[in-house]
Amino acid sequence: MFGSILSLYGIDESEYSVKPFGNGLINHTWKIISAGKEFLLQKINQKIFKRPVDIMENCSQLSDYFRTNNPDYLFVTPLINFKHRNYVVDEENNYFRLFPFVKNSYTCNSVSKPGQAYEAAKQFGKFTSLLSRFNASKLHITVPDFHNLTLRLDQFKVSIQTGNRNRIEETGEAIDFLLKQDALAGTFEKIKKNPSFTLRVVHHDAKINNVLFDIGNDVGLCVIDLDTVMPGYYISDVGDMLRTYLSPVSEEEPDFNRIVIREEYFREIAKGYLGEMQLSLSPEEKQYFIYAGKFAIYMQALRFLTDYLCDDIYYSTKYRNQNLIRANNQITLLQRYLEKENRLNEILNS
Ligand code: GN1
Ligand code: MG
Repeated sequence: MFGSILSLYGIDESEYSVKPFGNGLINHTWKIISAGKEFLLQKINQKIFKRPVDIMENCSQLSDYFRTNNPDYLFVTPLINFKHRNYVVDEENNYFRLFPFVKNSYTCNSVSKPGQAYEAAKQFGKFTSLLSRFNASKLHITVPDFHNLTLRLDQFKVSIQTGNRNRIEETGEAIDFLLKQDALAGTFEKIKKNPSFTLRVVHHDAKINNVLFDIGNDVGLCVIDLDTVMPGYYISDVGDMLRTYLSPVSEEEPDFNRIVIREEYFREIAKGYLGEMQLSLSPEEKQYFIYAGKFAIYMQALRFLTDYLCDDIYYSTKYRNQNLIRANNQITLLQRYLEKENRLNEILNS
């Protein structure tokens, strides 16, 4: 079904294999094999990314920058096709791009060794650090207000008023808990007004499956999935790492007893990220390292519950209560995180 798209990349339209790949919640991805060569084909979700060309222009800008300034950095960028573009639009106005599949690399969906947390954090830190001289404001904003916690809280409040009545009644406890944490959005507002905080090139989806690892030695190679690379604060990436690497189970886990904060993983995230970013961050910014985790977990809980109350219009779901499970999972994670805060501070200061 992708023959005409692939032919624009010189791939024989009658001889290729295709299978779904990965488990992102937003874009569709397929692995393509043809004549012994491997590729990833991705269809951009235009419900979320309203201006796909902006994404593709961001990719080209970053790719040009790395080619000139850090030619040894592995930047996985979409291939250019016969139309001299890094994307293809089909008859139904769907946008596709094709990536080379990086040989001897793998991705993982959970963090089961402290070393993986270290390597991933190092890669996200390295990405932002290498781009510290790139003018972040040149990037298109691919999803406006993506990590605007205040707006996420406001959208949540709207969903409590206008959402599915049954679902609102059924989730009273979760709603109350999230409303009580609104000071976290107040802190975000202070950050936005703080001149010591710099808008940098930030990935905005620092989950472990957005890092490529080397099959041979498990070393981190680079970050991928760059659609949400935009100007932002470092707390977005550190926060998402804390959110997704500290607990042994993911946001999909329905058994909340399994959600725990693993201290040694915290240490590795801090070591990996700050090892790259130490000199770039102001002393004031560094004070918000622990806050970053609360920021990201809270925002994700708000987003999942908002989507549940709005009848699951954003995140793809496989079963009825999935967004509710995800939201309650993140609420539990936030509680566990808050309980550990003092200990995490000790680790950070050591
Ligand atoms: C989405 O597509 P995926 O799974 O990498 C989402 C992130 C959320 C994440 C939660 C564009 O990322 O912000 O943190 O789900 N991306 C978008 O799993 O909304
Ligand atoms: Mg991904």
